Amino acid sequence: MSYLTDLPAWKALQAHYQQIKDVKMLDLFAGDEQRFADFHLQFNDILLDYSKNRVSRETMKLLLQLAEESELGAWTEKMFTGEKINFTEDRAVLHTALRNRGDTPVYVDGVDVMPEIRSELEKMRRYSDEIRLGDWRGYSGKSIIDIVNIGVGGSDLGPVMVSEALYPYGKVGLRVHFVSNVDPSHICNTLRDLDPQRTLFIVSSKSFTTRDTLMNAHTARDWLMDNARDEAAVAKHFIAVSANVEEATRFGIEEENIFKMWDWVGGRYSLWSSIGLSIAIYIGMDRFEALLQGAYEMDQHFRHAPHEKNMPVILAVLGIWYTNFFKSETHALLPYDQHLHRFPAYFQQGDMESNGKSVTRDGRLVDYATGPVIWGELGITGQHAFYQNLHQGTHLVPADFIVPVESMNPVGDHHLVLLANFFAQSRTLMMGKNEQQARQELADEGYAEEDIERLYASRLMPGNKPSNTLLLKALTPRTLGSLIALYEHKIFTQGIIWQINSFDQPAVELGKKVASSIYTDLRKRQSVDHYDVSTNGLIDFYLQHSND
Ligand code: G6Q
Repeated sequence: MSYLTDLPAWKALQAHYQQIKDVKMLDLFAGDEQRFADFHLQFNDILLDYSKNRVSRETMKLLLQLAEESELGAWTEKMFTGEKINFTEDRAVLHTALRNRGDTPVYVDGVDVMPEIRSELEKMRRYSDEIRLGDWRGYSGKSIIDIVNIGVGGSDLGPVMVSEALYPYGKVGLRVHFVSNVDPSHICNTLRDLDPQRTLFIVSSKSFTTRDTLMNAHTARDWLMDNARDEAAVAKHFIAVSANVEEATRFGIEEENIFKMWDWVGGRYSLWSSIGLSIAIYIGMDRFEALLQGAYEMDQHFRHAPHEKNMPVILAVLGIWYTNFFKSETHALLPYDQHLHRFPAYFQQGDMESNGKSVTRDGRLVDYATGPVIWGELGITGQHAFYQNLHQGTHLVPADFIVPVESMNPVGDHHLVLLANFFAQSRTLMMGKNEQQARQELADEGYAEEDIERLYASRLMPGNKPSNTLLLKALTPRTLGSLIALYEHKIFTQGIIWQINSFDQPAVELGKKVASSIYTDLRKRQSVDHYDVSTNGLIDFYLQHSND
C-alpha cells in the first residue's frame, strides 16, 4: 500500500490545514448551532464531546478518508480474527479474545483459543472466590487479608490502575498491594506492615525472566520463609501468572497455582487475562466479568460502527490531526475522578510503548511524526500546577478531560465543585481571554490606567486550545472496561494510519539486556572500560563510593 504521505487524503489534509490552521474554534461555534449535536457521540454510558477541536466538517471528512485509505477496516478484522499482525514477533494480537463474551470462536494457527480462555476465567473465579470467602488458608491455617502482586510494566500498571479505579467495589478487609520497582524500598516498605501468615503473593510475569520481578519475588519468598520456616508454605502463599510454566515451577510455585498467559497477549494489553487476578480477587469475579463485558461492547462498537460514528476512530484521527499537521508533540490525559489517578500512567505505557516507533510495516524509516508523548495527572491537581502552561505556554497540548457524572462518594457539594472546575477548564482553554477582557479585569480590580497598560498583556490568553471531553455516567466496572478498550482501539487505529507495528517493544527488551550485562559487571566490583567513557566513569564512581 502507498506510503502514508503519498495517500490522496494526506495531501488533501495538508492543503486543508493551510486554510484552517488560524481559524478560531469560537468562530466555528459562532455560526453553527448544531456543532455540539454533530460533534459528539454517545456509546453506552460514555459521551464523547469533540466539538472543542480545531476541525470543521471538512476536516473530519478528510481525516476519516485517511482512515479509509489506510485500510483501517481490513486491519481491524485482521486483529479480531487472529492474523499475526505483530509481524516482528510473528504473533497474533488477541486481547479482544480475552473479553469475547459472544460465542464466536477465535482461531490462532487453526485452533480455537476460546475454550482455553474460558477455562482460565473459570479458574480465576474459583481462586478469587476461595480467597475472598476466607477459604484459602495460609501455612498457619489463617485466611488471607493481603494480596501482593509482584510484576512490572504490563504485568503491573493495568492491575494497579483498575484496582485503584474500582476501589469502592473492593472487598472491605482485603487489601491489594503492587510491587514493581526492584528498588528494595518498594518490597520492604510494602511488607513492613503485613503478616506473612495472611499474605498471598501473585508473581505476574509473562516471561518469568524479568530480573526485577524475580528478585522481588525471591525477597518475598525469603520473608515468608523467615517466618514459616517450611518450604511447603510457598504453595500456600504463591501464585504465578506466566506463559513460562517451567520457570515458575522452578521458583517453587505449584503447577496448579500457575495461571496461563499466551504469546498473543501483549503485556500492556494483558489486564484482561489472568494478569488481572489481583483485580478479580479484590472486586470479585462477577465485577471482573463486568469489566470484560464493557470492553467487549466497545470492541463490537469499534469493529462494526461506521467510522464517522466510531468513538475510538474519532479520537484517533483527531490525534493524527494535531500530531502530524499542527505538529503538537504531546497529548495530556486529565481525569478528574480521584479513582482514575493511575489512568494517565497506564495509557502512557499503552500509547507510548505501542506507537513510539519509527519504522513502517515495510521497513522504511518514517519521515513523519508517530505516537506523541502521553502525560497527565488528576485534572484538579493539574489545575493548581501545570495548567498554567496549557493556557499561556507556547506549546499546543491537545487534552482529554474525563469525569463521571455521579460520584462514588456523594458528600455535600464536593462533586458539583469538581464538575464546575472540569467544565470551566475546557471552556477557558477554548475561549481564552482577549485584550478587552484583560483590561476590564484590571480596571475592575482598581488598577490605574498606566498600570493596566503595563499589565494587561500578561493576562492575555490566546485560547483556541483543543480538548475532548469524556463524560461517564458513573465509574462502574463495565464503563471502565469500555473506556480502557476505547483508548486501546484509538492507539490501534493510529498505529494503522502511521503504518507501524503497535505490538512489539524492542526498546524495552534492549533495556533488560543491557541492565543484565551491567549487573554482571557490577557484581564483579571491578572497574570497567568496555562501555562508553561516560558509563565507565559512572560505574567507577559507584565502585569508589558504595559501601558494599
Ligand atoms: C508490555 C511490555 C513490558 C512488560 C514488562 C514485564 O507490553 O512488554 O512492560 O510487560 O517488561 O514483562 P514480564 O511480564 O515478562 O515480566
